[in-house]
Amino acid sequence: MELEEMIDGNFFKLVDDIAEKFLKNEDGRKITVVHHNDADGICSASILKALLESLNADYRMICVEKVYPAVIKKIHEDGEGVYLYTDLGGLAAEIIERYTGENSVSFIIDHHPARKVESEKVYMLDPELAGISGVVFISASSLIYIFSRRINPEIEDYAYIALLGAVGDYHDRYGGVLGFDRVILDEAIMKKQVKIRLEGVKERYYLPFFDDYADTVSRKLTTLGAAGYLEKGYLDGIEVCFNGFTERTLEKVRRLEELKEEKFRKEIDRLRSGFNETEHIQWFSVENRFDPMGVKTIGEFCQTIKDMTFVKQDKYLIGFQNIPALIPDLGEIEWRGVKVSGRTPSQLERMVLHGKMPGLDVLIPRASERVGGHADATHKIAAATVIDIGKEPEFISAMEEAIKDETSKNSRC
Ligand SMILES: [Mn+2]
Repeated sequence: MELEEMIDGNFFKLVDDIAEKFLKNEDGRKITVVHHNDADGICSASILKALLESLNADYRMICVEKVYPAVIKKIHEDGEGVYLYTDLGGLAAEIIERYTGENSVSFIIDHHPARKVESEKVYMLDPELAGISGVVFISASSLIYIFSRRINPEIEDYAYIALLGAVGDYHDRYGGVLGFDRVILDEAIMKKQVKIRLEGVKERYYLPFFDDYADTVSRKLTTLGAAGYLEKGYLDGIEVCFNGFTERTLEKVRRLEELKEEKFRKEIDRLRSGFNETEHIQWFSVENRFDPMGVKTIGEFCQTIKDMTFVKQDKYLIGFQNIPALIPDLGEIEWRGVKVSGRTPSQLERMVLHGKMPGLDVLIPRASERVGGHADATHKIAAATVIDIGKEPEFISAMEEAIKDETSKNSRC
């Protein structure tokens, strides 16, 4: 059965529309792909690379961890043409529109929650804007796959790459991938790129090409792209998507895993002597100690420690990591920022999920706004933002205030 027959035809009209606009704008102009550095972002970039090469396009790729004004400005400063943001950018559309020059056009093909802009210079394709959850039903890689296949049907050879991205974003968390991801899985199975194996009630996806499972492969891709960010490990990730692992790339994954373990161990030792604390928050900064790992690491670290014995169960956990001044594909950025990661220890998490304490999806954007920051991925129990360096204490006070506002609101009703 055709993909189109199985799921919402309206969404495909949007895809067609964007594909058509892209082709019209491409037309021999320079293309800049801006992608994220985790497995999903790497897989999206890989599929786009295959597409752009099949079109003989003149293109370059820029891998970024976060989009914030200084980075977007720098991306567009370096030239003009067609810009394609993927696996990021949904919430930054307004800023992207601001920096997209007169002779340029930007496409945002993302699956994160998004704010739409009406503009002749910015075109968006985001399932969230069409009422389809990008957290559950479609990864950026699946979206890019559907988009790319409309332009060149031969992209079907890379259905397995789309699946790797979906699994990398944990879209198999309910026992198997769902929605659009599922339809692409079925295609990959038909093309003999993937086999389903059941472990208990959970599906795992075996990829003969890698002689390994999708979850294992995508974890390694994320290690290359995230832990190896400052040494351009994402380029190895793209290479791996098409050619599999080599002794060199496997060795790199092992080295990066060890590096991360060692850095985490040292930081845990440091934190055993205590956090900075307010009434409801425990917080710390790793400053530059996680270099050369990217700033995704602070989120992973908070997740790792949130239920350890030295962490208070009833306080929000906030970690800061300085954003490296150097973007490998772009050079020096003029702005000094810090990444903020928030998590909730399990006991607090239950209170949040039961509505007895405010969620990070409310607190982090509010505190972030107060200090002029740029919240991106926010969920009730895990959230991130980017703020100016030096504003950490101010951010914490703003967040503490937001907690008090919210809890007094609760007790009143
Ligand atoms: Mn993603």
